[in-house]
Amino acid sequence: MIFFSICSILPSLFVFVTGGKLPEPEVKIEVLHKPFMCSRKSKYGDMLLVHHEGFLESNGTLFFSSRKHGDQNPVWFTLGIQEVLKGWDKGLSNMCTGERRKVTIPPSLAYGKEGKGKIPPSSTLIFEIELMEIRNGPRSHESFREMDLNDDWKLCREEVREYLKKEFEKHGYSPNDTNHEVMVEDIFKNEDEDKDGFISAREFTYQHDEL
Ligand SMILES: *[C@@H]1O[C@H](CO)[C@@H](O)[C@H](O)[C@H]1NC(C)=O
Ligand SMILES: *[C@@H]1O[C@H](CO)[C@@H](O)[C@H](O)[C@H]1NC(C)=O
Ligand SMILES: [Ca+2]
Ligand SMILES: [Ca+2]
Repeated sequence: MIFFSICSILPSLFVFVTGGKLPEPEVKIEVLHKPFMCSRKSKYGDMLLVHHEGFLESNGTLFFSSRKHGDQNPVWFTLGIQEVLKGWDKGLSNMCTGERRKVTIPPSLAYGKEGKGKIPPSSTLIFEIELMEIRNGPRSHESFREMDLNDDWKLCREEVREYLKKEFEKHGYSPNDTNHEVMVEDIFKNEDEDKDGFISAREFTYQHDEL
């Protein structure tokens, strides 16, 4: 049972890893509209439905609008798994349904030195984003069992990290991304309610919609 030892060794190693964290590029967030009622705020693992307009900061060109382009519908994405841009994960958390934000994303958290399609190399991007709806992410019993590598009905940090790695690799990201450590910490902060260092099956399954 190799995973028993992994789970018990990792916490000390983990402190060491996060201690040497590099400063990360920042996303600038401006709130354009905040609804009066806000019963729930977006967090990692949630699925968000958004309308968005993307502009080049350099000259203000609109390169994408979900209201004008494609099928003109808002789009779903899962927060915190780099499904869109790194800068979206940073810029769209803690957001209320109905809130509108202007999010300025440096190239390193967007399309980088290469650029992509209509996005020139090293572009800072500005998104105007309206959050239409928040839903619980896929939190099935099956995914808990899949993440729980040693079958002890609770998730340790290493198990969560292994899972993130797999998810990131599915989306074509390098398996050694340092953001995983930050994300694991964030996940434990939100999900490990009794702070015992594990996410129990109950903590995982029961999603508290905090005020
Ligand atoms: C803005 O910049 C982009 C990329 O450099 C360029 O393709 C576009 O023509 C520019 N638009 C204007 C209005 O200057
Ligand atoms: C992964 O590791 C390689 C080699 O150490 C490094 O060049 C690369 O930048 C790393 N990738 C990430 C996303 O940290
Ligand atoms: Ca476990
Ligand atoms: Ca716990």
